[in-house]
Amino acid sequence: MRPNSLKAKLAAGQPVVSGWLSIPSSYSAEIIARQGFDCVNVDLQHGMIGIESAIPMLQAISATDATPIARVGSNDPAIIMKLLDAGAYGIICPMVSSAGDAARFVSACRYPPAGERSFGPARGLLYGGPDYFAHANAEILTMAMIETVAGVENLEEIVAVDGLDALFIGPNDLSLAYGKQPLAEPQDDTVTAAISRVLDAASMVGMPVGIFCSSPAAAARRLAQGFRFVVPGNDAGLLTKAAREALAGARDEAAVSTGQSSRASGY
Ligand code: 3PY
Ligand code: MG
Repeated sequence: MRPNSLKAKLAAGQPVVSGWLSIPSSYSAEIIARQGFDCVNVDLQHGMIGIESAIPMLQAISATDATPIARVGSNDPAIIMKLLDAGAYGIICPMVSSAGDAARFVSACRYPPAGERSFGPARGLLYGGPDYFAHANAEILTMAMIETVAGVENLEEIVAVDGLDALFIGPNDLSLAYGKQPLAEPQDDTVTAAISRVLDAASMVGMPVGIFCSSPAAAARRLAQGFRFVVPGNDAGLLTKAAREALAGARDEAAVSTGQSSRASGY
């Protein structure tokens, strides 16, 4: 089976930068995946992406060196198994609040006897290779999202679940869970303490932790803080920023050439 380079990097303590797709397009998936990200996530939770769009997006990513992964909308074995069959090499599962939630998630990602994954790895075989079944349990990455108060309170039990490879913090939902405004870069003391607690509890058992970020600078800060999986913005955010800058740049240049710009007057 093709090795899961993302899982190997995380296990070796290396920093991973993930692309993040919310636009249901294999073309934009291919563009992002060609930029050198370690992995690219197809977001079926908050992205505008359903299973029919996700499959060609996974195909586009798997034509590059980036590891294809997917985030599901809920801890639902049926969709988790379908995305694995479609060639996802890792699954991010939202709202994992207990060891039971984590065990249910891991079980959907592992063939018996380790779990309850049903057999039929259609694209798994094409992307992974003919020996997919023999190695899938070891190669597929499981990432549980910690973004509830219960998830923080049950951390020690969650990180002890056999087969769980990594944690991923959703800072927006975690802020909401503590009664704050949803923010990707929370400043509130309770929320920042909860984030540190997740990092500490996982670090105690050598488990890598990822976190969603709002910008490249925020992602770099999170890496320096000890996070091992960061997301410097999603496709929609990057497109929005580039489009705004292009528009503002064009208007500014036009103003310069007609003498209407504040730049033209030196202010
Ligand atoms: C959150 O911030 O809650 C997320 O799930 C980020 O995707
Ligand atoms: Mg969330």
